[in-house]
Amino acid sequence: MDHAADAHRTDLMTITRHVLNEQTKHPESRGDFTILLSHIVLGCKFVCTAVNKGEEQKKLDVLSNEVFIKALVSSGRTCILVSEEDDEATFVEPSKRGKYCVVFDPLDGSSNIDCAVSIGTIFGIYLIKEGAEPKLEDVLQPGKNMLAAGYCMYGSSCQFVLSTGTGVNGFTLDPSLGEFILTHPDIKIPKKGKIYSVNEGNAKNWDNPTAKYVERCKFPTDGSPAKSLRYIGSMVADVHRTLLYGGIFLYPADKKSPSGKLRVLYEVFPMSFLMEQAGGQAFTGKQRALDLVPTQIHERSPIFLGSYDDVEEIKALYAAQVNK
Ligand code: FDP
Repeated sequence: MDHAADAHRTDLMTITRHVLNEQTKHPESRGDFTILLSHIVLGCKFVCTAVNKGEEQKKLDVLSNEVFIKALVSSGRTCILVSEEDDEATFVEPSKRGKYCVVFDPLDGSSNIDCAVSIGTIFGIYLIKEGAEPKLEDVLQPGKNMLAAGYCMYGSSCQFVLSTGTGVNGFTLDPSLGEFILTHPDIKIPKKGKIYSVNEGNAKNWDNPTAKYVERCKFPTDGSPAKSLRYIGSMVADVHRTLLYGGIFLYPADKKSPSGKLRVLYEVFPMSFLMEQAGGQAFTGKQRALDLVPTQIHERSPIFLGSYDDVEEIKALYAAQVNK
């Protein structure tokens, strides 16, 4: 019997244990983040069960949002919540307030629900200034100011991927335990990948750098093999694959949507945060994605994210266009 492997299998690193371990590195910490995260995890477990039951799209969208808002407010650790489902930000009443702002998309990729394709929840967390009254500007901050970000993917297994700013870790829900167990410690994205991921149906409206980049993926000029195309059309699933296998995910601007489609606060920022923490890059076509300063909570931005070298290539094409 392989005792070493067995010891590993029986030493279960749950997500709570992992975050508590991290917490010991910050002696001033009072466990507020651990409590907040356990409420987010609870929301994800609920949504996972509902998705597995095959509830219809409209019901699931609304249900997921309600579950997350209630879980976050009842944690007593939040002050401002921004959800993809709500036009306005929610300001938590003073008696239930804490110091964290949570921006989230409760059920991203929801047009895929009815055909049982993987979908997910995406979230990012900001901290407000000690003792300050919460205001909308607290969430209109660049993504680099996020304290943590992550997503939960409801797929063939339920995966929770988290970064608290010291690398990226992946956990898999063990349904018999009802716990997320660390299965993908310290995820690093390959420096260069073999896959590109984009909705090519929009190609006729792309700008030059995007069109040129995708052309090069298919017809490389440097002797490297052509890349494979994989596009699920569900951001969490496309980004999850990119994180694990490497490559690039693009949702560029086009003539019809000059700001692209994806939302800055709860799609672009959390995924860019994770990519950078895993050793990759995220670029908007103009700048590092995490440097962007949003002016509205539902703002959109073009995004190119993934393996370091692949994003470097698209950056060079945009730089060449500017210098023309
Ligand atoms: P959906 O419309 O199904 O909710 O922003 C939402 C999103 O999905 C992302 O999850 C996904 O990456 C993107 O839109 C897909 O957009 P296209 O259908 O335009 O490719």
